[in-house]
Amino acid sequence: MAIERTFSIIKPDAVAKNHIGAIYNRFESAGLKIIASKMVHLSKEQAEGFYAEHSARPFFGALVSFMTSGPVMVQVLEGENAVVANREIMGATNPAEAARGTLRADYAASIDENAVHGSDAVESAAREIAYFFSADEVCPRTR
Ligand code: RTP
Ligand code: MG
Repeated sequence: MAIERTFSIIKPDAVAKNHIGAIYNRFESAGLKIIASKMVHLSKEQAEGFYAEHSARPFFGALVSFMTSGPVMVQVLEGENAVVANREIMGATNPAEAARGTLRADYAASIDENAVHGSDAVESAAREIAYFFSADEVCPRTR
C-alpha cells in the first residue's frame, strides 16, 4: 500500500463543541500522522472556492454559510492509503447513514453540519492541500 497525503477539515460545528482533540486522537490512533495543521476562519470567498465543484447544487449557499460560521481546523494527514483511510474514519456524508464508531456518527448532527471534511481522491487531496498550505508549512516526519 502507498503512503499518501490527504486533506482534512474539522468543521465549525465540531470546533464549537470542543471536539478537536478527540478527532485528532482518532486520526493518530488509526496511524495517520498530522504533518500540517492550523486554525482558520474561512472567508466567503475561501469557502466558495474550496467547494467550487458544488456551486450549482441547491445546498451550496447553506454549505458556504455553515463553513464560514466559525473557525475550522485544517490539517494534512499522511499514512498508508490515507485518502480512503480518512474517509473510513469519517463515515458517510449523512450522519444518519454513518457506521457506528465513525466521526460523523459520533460528532455530526446532520448532513448539513457533519463535523469533518476529507478529500475524496489523491488528486483532490493535492489540490486542497495547496489551497490552504504553502510547501514550507507541511512538515513530513523524519523520525
Ligand atoms: P465533504 O466534501 O465535506 O468531505 O463531504 P462529502 O465528500 O462526504 O460530501 P460532498 O458530496 O462532497 O458534499 C459536500 C458537503 O455538502 C453537504 N451536502 N449536503 N443536502 C444534501 O444533499 C447535501 N449533500 C452534500 C454536506 O455537508 C457535505 O459534507
Ligand atoms: Mg466532498
